Amino acid sequence: MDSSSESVGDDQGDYQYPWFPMGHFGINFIQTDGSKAYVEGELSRAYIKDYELLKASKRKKEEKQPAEQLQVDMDEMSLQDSVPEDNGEATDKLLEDKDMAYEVLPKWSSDKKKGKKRKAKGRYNYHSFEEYWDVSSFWVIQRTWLNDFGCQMTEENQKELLKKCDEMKPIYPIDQHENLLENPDYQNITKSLTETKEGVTFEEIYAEHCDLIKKQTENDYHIYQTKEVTRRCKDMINRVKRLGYAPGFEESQLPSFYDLNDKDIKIDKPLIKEVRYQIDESYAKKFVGDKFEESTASTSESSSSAESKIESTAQLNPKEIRFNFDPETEQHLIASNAEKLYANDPEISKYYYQRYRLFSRLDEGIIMDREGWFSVTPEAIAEHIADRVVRHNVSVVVDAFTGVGGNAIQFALRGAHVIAIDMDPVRLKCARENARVYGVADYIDFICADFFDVAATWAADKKLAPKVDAVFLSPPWGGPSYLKSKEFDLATGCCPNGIDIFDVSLKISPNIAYFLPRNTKVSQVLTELAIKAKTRMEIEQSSLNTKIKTITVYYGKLAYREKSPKSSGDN
Ligand code: MGP
Ligand code: SAH
Repeated sequence: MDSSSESVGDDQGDYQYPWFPMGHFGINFIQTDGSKAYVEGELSRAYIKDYELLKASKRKKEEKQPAEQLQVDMDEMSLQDSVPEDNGEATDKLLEDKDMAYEVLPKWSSDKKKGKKRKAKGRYNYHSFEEYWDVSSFWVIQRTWLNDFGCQMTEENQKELLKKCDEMKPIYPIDQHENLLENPDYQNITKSLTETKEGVTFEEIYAEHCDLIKKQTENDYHIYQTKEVTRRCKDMINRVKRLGYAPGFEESQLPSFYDLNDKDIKIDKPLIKEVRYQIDESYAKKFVGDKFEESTASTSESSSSAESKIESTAQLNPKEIRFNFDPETEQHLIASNAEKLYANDPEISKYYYQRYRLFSRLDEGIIMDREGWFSVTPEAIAEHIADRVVRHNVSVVVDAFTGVGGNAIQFALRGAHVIAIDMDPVRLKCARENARVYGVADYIDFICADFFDVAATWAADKKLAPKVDAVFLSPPWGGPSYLKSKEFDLATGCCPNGIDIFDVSLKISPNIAYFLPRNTKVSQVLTELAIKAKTRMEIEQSSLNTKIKTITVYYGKLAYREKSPKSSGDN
């Protein structure tokens, strides 16, 4: 049965993390031989959150909060409690009364610890006016009051109030409050009262002052928020553009091949390249160094090349390679001990301080080598991908580039049987040990070999080929420097060549999830890969907390299909 044409369950889109379709596309290809192909698909985004895991991973010094910050007792300061009763004195008299402007203020606690709080909200992190008002009301009311009526206070009280105001100034005032006393909207706002209203009391003036200042602040807060939201939207649009698509807006910015009106596009390249099982020399050199050249100079058999690679990659004598983890001699792999090991290696220590987001059970015996640290899929993203893949009758998943097991473990935790391939024996050993930590080692077959060789073996002898429902691809992207180039090219950036990987995978299953950098040339995915797959597809951005971290391209039945009676079959 052609698994790609199976019907899609109604639970699509009903994922653990919020997920949204962001745009639909259809592309007609005219191939060089004149034949036509049509590919349709979806652009989508998953909103994945792991704040807690990230917070738990931070450096100790960052964990320490400043000495317990005590709340200002707002009740103590509340105006109702503190505004003295109206005594009905005349304005003239009132303005002569030294210190009435001070006496009328709510009394704050003399306890030094109390009332000392300047809430440190992030600059753009106020979620509502009430939240901002909570942080800023004392300062903005009293500071403006002092400005307007300070002359009605004793020097000593002016100083005390000024000091208190400085203490209470919010760390992140809105723009309009940056220079509060230079903003005319906050000056002398009740002055007219004293001039026009007979018999007005300081209590009345103060109450009016509070009221007007609050209204002015509320108004300014909304202006500020609107500006901020606009800024953030622009920022988001720019990011989406950088990634190569901008669903829903500014279609002129879309790459020319992306055509919402289904116009035909021509691609000149030959469509199906010969599938290569051999890895070319440049790849081999990059991956295993010069040693490989000698050992493969006359090698044409893929299996022997794989052996040489494994040997050289691990830089070990084959006899020294043990697939069992030995905590005595391999302490350098223990992830919870990695702080010291990578203390002078900022590229990796960055990941140590995000460690629980990589594996929430990191302290329970997770092991990783250096490459494992920067290439493992963060747990929440792996969880989401597994949630997407392991459904719709997917029970056997090939993880072609297993690494230290971030994805394989999540597929198994979802109930899939996983065939976990990696050509690096140390990393595969890590994957197996890590799967034990998560209690799923028995649901995973570990194969230490070159994926190209495994695929070739399966293709050559169908009896050896397992029934595979889906293939997951997370190849090396050439190290953390993949972000240095503006656009990530699948052919030259992935190692081995990302187009070849896809070719080979299609021989195993049309249902593929391809985990790629966020700066991947989307044009390549929508042309070169799409025409090879000839199934519907979906490009999903994984937003982790607030940042687009990676993308996953789903093909075949893994891709979202709009629930429409019109929607065509896959092939
Ligand atoms: P990253 O380099 O940590 O980017 O990669 P980040 O955190 O956005 O960097 P920053 O400096 O902009 O903050 C993000 C994620 O991509 C990693 O956590 C890995 O899951 C994945 N990843 C990174 N690399 C280099 C690889 C790789 O070579 N192969 C695979 N499969 N995944 C990788
Ligand atoms: N998803 C993984 C990370 C994969 S990193 C995780 O979450 O841990 C990419 C892995 O591909 C590396 O471990 C590397 O050893 C492996 N690899 C590179 N070329 C390969 C090949 N030709 N066949 C199999 N594995 C390969």
